[in-house]
Amino acid sequence: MANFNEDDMPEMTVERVHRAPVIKGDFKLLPKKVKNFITHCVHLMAPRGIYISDGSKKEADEFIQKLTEKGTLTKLTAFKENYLCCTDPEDTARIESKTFIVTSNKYDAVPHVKEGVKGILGRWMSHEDAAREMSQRFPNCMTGRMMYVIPFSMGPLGSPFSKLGIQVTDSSYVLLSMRIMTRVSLKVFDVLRDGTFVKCIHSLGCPRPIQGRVKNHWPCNPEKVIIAHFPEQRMIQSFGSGYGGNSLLGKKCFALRIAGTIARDEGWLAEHMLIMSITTPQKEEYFIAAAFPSACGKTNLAMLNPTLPDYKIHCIGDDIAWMRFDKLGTLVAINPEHGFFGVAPGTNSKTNPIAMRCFEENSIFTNVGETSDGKYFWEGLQDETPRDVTIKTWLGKDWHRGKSTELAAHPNSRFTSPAKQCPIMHPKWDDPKGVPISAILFGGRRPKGVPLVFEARSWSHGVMIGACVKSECTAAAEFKGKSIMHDPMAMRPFLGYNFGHYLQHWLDLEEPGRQMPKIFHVNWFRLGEDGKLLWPGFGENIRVLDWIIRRCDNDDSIAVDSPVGLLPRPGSINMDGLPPIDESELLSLPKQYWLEDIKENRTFLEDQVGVDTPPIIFNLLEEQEKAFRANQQATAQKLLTCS
Ligand code: OXD
Ligand code: MN
Repeated sequence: MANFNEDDMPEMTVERVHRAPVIKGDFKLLPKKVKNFITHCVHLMAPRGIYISDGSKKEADEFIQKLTEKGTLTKLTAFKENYLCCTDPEDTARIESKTFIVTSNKYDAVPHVKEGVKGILGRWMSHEDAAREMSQRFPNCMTGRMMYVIPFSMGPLGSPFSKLGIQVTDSSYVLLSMRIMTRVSLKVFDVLRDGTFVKCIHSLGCPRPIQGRVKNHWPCNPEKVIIAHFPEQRMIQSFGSGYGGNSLLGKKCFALRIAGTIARDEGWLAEHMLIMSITTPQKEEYFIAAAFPSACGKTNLAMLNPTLPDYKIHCIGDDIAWMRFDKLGTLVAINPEHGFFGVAPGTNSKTNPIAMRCFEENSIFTNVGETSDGKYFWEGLQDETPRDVTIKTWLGKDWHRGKSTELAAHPNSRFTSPAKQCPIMHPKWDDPKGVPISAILFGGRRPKGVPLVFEARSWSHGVMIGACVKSECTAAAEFKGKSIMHDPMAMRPFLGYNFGHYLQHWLDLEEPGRQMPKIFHVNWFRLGEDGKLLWPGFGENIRVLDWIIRRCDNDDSIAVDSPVGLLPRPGSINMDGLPPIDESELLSLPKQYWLEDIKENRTFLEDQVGVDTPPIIFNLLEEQEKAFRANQQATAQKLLTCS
């Protein structure tokens, strides 16, 4: 399966491929490579028919009606075209332990980890093992089901930045969600001609007649889940899960893992980053990209509601950025996606009023609770849900405010809504030319030790900072608890090739004549001695962005040197109108904490990336350590509270 070559397959010209009739679409008109791909999939998975999606509203309406009749979707009657979907409780998140990169050479996919250490930067599988695993899953896996063929573009159709994909799937929920998250259109076939496309093969792994019980009208096969990426073949094979990142293959699988390899080969970047613009009261506009691990508030930042007067924010994307240097040496970015697949819990009119407006219509809510007045409900919406409505949890149980101990919504429950519904979407969000990036931010949930913001001294220092990103783990994947995990460049779950090579690729992008964006690290989540957040976050983060853009204009009066990079000079972040903030604590660099942190980062890189780590990263860590040890008398030390 893994090595099939669609050019070798006989061209099919009939409206019936093998035993599967073409139910919708004109198979004859498809490019040869697509016909051969479909034919191969039909032979392998034996669906009862082939349905070529045109991405139209009419088509979506038909599926919504069918899924509503079946009980997979429930209309949220308080809205125009909003639907609730609850999955099998065993299929609620990305499964990193079952996500693999399949390459001929192991070290193309993953770094050389230290002997005895379990690698966490990607999982490799050989072609032989993959072929065996796939052969135990895919043959006849669509028996009795329709195979939907979804032609889609990541990025504006026809843009030189964009890449095309064809997903086959037996899930109509996936078809509906792909229509929101990507640009699904028959025009893809025209643009494609006989060019390349990423082959995306997805099956729920539940052929008919179904063995066993289907929970919540959500067929899936949790025991057999596998999500395999074949970067050399530009192919993805996903089996057993219908959920989000496991099944909407345009998102993490294509736009990050496969695109990562394409980007390396073609000299650009595919990153887990939001893209936004900030317009100052003087009407200057700055575009930034920011990488935070899953569920650390990328969507909230991308849709920030600024509390400083006369600042304007526009959103270009909330999860993925494709960036490349143009001929003039400017880093330009596009959002390859077409919708938001945002974490629902915690989203409300205070934390993200803009997101609340994105999903007023045409949206799908997955694994959230439901109110008796036809609305969605999740943790964080208590204050805006009338007390007299009754609430059902995502598992269909009654939920009582202040009494129920279980959660109303799954912690990884999501809203899926069209990007164009975002009221602050940038007029150029869909521009094939992309937007110019002035700054790149890294960040994570760091309850201790890490200042609100600091700036890298150089591009390579910024890469080192990105390589050391850590965060409290979240519900977006299968992890539990509150431990701090390494999530370098916020890409740990999304790496498509050896992380050491990935760091080298970043370093190699620095070339004479290019305007390298400044790199920053931010942390909204630092706690004080009393366990309370030191920084109010959300709309107040504009104050940090304001400092960042002033630094992009090279205002040296607002920065002081420190062992970690440049810190805000005390008083340089606009705190007007805020309740008292312990700025010195917020910006402090506890020496012992950092010495341990540097040691831990070094061990992490030695263990996990080993000889593949670009030596400069170790040198920069060493410099940082020396600076901490030596800086008892340094200026920064005098200016800042370093314990
Ligand atoms: C996501 C994630 O779904 O990062 O965006 O997990
Ligand atoms: Mn994400």
